[in-house]
Amino acid sequence: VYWMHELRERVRRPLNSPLIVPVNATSAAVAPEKYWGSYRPHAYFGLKTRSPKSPVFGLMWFTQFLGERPPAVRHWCDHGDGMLRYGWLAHDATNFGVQEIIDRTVTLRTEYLKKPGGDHGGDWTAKISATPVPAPGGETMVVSLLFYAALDGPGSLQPTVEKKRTMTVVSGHTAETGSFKLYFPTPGKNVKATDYLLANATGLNKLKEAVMAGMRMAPWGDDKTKSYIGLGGRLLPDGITSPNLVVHQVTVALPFHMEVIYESGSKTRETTLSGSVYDVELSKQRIIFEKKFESIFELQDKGYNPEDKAAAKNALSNMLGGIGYFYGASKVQSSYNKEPLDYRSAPLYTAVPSRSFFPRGFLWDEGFHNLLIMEWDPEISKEIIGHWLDLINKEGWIPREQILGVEARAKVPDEFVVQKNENANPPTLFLPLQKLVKQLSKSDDPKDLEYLRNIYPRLRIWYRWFNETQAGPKPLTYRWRGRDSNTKRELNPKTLTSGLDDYPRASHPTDAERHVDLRCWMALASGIMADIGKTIGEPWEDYQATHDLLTDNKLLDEHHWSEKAQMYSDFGLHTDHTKLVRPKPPKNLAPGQRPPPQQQMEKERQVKSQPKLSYVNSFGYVSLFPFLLQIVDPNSPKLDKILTDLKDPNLLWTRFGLRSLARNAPLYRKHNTEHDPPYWRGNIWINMNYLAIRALHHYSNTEGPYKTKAKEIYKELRDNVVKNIVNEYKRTGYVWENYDDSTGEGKGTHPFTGWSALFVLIMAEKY
Ligand code: 6A9
Repeated sequence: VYWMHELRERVRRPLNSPLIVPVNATSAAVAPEKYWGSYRPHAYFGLKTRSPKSPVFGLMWFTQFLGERPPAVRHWCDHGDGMLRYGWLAHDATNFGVQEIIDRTVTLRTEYLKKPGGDHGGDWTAKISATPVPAPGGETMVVSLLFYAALDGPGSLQPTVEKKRTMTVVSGHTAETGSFKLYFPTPGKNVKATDYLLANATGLNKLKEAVMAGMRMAPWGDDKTKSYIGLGGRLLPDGITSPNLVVHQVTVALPFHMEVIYESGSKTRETTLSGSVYDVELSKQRIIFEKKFESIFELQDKGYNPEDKAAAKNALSNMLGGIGYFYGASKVQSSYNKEPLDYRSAPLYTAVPSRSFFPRGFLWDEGFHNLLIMEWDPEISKEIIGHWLDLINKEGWIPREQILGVEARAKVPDEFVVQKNENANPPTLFLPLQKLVKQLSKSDDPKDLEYLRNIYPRLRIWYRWFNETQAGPKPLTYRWRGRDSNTKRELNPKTLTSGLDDYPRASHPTDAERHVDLRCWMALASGIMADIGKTIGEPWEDYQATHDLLTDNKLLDEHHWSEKAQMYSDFGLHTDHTKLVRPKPPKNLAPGQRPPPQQQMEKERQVKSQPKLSYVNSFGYVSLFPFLLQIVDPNSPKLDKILTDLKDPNLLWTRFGLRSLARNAPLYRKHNTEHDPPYWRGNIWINMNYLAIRALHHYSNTEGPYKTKAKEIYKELRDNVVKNIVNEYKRTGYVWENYDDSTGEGKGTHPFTGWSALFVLIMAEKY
């Protein structure tokens, strides 16, 4: 009984090893300069601290008199809002951010600037400016801006309300921030009405609901012939005496701007961060930002024009401005548990792929994110990677998707919440670590050495977990777990764990499968484990030996080179002949039973020929892996073949980048189920294009017969990818999740300044 209990508990037991980011490391006392930030990337504009129960601050807005009931209140980033564009124009991840939001009826500029000091991270000021979007009829809109403060637990918010329902100050206190004051300075001349709300929200995920519930109609203007929507003042339920949500509402004609000033009780100051003091300080910070940007990426020298540079600057700013601080417990499950368990509550400081659609941490995305972040501020990357490695459990597993806290949870449908401990995700954190190790070979920074020493024990266990749980059928082969072998509706069972979701694999998942991408990831991981070991003087020989075996081209070819198709491939029980067809209604119906209507029966997979143990010959990103991760020998004729295939427009080449799956592959652009459109079956993805461009750069700088060929393709692919992303950014206002392989148009979620932002590194040729 005891060991059964232990087995069940294992999945949620944290690894017994010192944390890389100790409990207090992000506190105001230890890291005051990064205490406050835009760490709520899911909100259009939201500020909080890097602490577990931070109070949160943020903005909602809506346009009056549009006749919508209820009004369309903007709060969390949402495709449905139809914003023409939004994103950070400049953001340095530490001191300030400047964002522009172009809504249908109003353009907002939301900025914040910090001034550290005292014991609680110091002060900040937020500035919100609103200007009209030219309307067809020429009438200008009346807009309500709602700035709120909310608690996530114990604490207090005591507002001062003066005449005309104007909230002027909020005195607050929480254990983490100490006491503070939030000022709403006397609003300017375009203010038509002020209102406020003191409410009790049932959680940070219910702020908008609480605000909507607090709205009422009130007479408008001097003649009072129409009414507007204003907040109803003090609306606390019986038995609750103090609010955990306070909102300051101004209803204004445009243009308009306002400041919101946060002052920490523990700081002394001579001047308030306001007016010209604020403006001067912000422009200083912006100049520092510009200079740093130019000195790191040198886009001027690379010949890019100001518009291209702006696109790159905005993409970087959105990667940095998208960094969040989450706190909570994952739901985890092993095969020993019927029901998922709560993992330990833990923090995660991480970037996110997309503020609107997936504003939370994803393991393999994060490795790519940090290739860029590492260039901007290695300390931030080290902390992010540290947080991720601290999430490792006793078994050595890190859950792929991190849904921590009620705000993050609110964005995820139930079926995606539970994380299973059989499931991996590519160990891309090794990519930024590789950069760090390379830098160290030049600098020998003792801080970095110490960091590598701290993370090594956790890396070892993570590496071992992959090696033991994702092993393939033969030595030196690997297999992604988590594929569904009983699938009925999927044309090809998905491999979410690989990150390439519906990319075609063996049609019939079995234990005999071997996956070439995972093998290459493991080759990379072992190489970097060896490099780190050598750098810090820890045993590295075993990692090196594994690396040598996994990169041995002869062995690789034995396991993964398909002679017939002349490409690297997965191997498994496979047939190309599958199809989605609508099932025929059952023939032998019971008396009185009616056949179900045809369209209600979802299409099912039909297998037209017996699957065989064979190579899975679909050319695409997976076939490229030995090249992408630079394992193919520079002298190998196979490299020549890969380069030739890369350039073939009938396969992967487009004017916009490399498509994920060749045009001649059986599943090219095929739906996976009737309702699941193709995702990694043709679209152009930027993380893979980055790896391809990086590999081309490598092979064009390595002696070998195909050096010149690699160089030519390098130039062309780099140009194509950068041009298309920048053009699409100019055309649509967004960086996108992926790009259409026939038109180059941005597709999927937006803004997506996760790995798509890697185009900045491609422009800068930083690999
Ligand atoms: C869906 C719906 C509001 C899919 O970028 C994150 C991941 C990648 O890691 C992966 O490689 N994306 C890629 O194939 C997005 C995954 C989103 C899953 C959750 C929930 C939200 O509804």
